[in-house]
Amino acid sequence: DEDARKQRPRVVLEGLSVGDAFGEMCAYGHAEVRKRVALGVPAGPWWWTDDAAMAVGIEECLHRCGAIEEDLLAWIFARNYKRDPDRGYGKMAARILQQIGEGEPWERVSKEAFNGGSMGNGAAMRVAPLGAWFAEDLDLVVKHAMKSARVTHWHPEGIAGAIAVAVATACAWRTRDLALDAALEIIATELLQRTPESETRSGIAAAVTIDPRLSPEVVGRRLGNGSLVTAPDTVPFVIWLALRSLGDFQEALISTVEAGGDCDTNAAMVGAIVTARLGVSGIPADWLEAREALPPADG
Ligand code: 8NA
Ligand code: MG
Ligand code: MG
Ligand code: MG
Repeated sequence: DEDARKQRPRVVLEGLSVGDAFGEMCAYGHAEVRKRVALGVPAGPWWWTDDAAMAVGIEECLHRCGAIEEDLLAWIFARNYKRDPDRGYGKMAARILQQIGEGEPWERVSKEAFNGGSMGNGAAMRVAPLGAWFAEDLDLVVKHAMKSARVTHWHPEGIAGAIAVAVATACAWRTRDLALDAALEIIATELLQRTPESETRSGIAAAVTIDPRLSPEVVGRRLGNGSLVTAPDTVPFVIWLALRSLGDFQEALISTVEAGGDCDTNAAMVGAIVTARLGVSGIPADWLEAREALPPADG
């Protein structure tokens, strides 16, 4: 029913924000993270960043109009940026949101970034809540992921990254009652079918064939661990990580962060996808407790 549907973005957002905040906290000293966690949960608060801040904006847009409406989403993003600008936004993202807030039309500002649009991983990092919202209809997932991306990321790679993460989240949600192997098969198939032709898609095609038993460091070097902060350098690795540890939130996040690179953003996306399958009960209670409280759902 409507009430249960309204909760869906928040379920995914819990995993996304714990990942964001955990990854941000571990970004320095990421190689030691497994040892550190074994000694006990690091003291909170773990501060969340732009990843969670923008995902909250997606949630608000879904609650307000049941879909992604670009003018509204641009307005919400710009308002949230203005209220709380020091969340580690990407440089171009901050400039775009500043300009939208000053009344510039989002479409022109988004197209002009880098002369053809940003391919930063910022459209992918925030998109997961809408995957859960539209989980019954993957055509709608693709359509609204694209709309949500191009408000700030006009470049086809930025959009492809968002579509892939949204589809992975939706499929993880749809297959939560299936055995793990069956779920993994469906997620991989839909990702390859629905991600537009791009460098990001080629990376995903490689990722789904890479042995899940390899170490994250090795695979991160092969696929890119997000250190370039772009969609093609980030999303294929995120997909590999999410698929190899879809049944275990804590293992997923620790191995994600161990590989370094864009730790907070990688962990935000992996945390979101895994939580779409496991629910909030898959997140250790003390990790949820340590994360800085989230803002309310409706602005
Ligand atoms: P963005 O749109 O500013 O893009 C991020 C970066 O991607 C840019 O600064 C460029 O280096 C690169 N890039 C994007 N498009 C192009 C292009 N067409 N040609 C060449 N290079 C390009 O911001 P975003 O929202 O996509 O970024 C998200 C990332 O920024 C996340 O990792 C997020 O956590 C944040 N971030 C913050 C810090 C920090 O410490 N404040 C560090 C890294 C990332
Ligand atoms: Mg961040
Ligand atoms: Mg950060
Ligand atoms: Mg980041």
